[in-house]
Amino acid sequence: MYKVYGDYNSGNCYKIKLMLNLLGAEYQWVAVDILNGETETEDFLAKNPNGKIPVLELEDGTCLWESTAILNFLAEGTP
Ligand SMILES: N[C@@H](CCC(=O)N[C@@H](CS)C(=O)NCC(=O)O)C(=O)O
Repeated sequence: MYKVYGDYNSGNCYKIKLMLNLLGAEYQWVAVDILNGETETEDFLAKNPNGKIPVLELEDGTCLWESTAILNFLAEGTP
């Protein structure tokens, strides 16, 4: 199952949620609070060295960032 690190107040994160819902894909949403510095922790920076959300984590632990790149990855091969 995918894991999405994001914030519901972010349009960049909403795009990922919308795409996953349109595809009917299963995912776990992990809320990240930017204002509390949660994108600046060592653990988060290991997922995205740019320190930004959204991040899409694949089952094998690979992390993708940049919302448009994530959208392209998810849309690949779908109608
Ligand atoms: N170009 C990036 C922009 C990502 C971005 O700016 N994310 C914001 C939230 S919408 C963020 O994580 N800001 C935290 C920070 O810059 O410290 C994308 O499309 O994913």
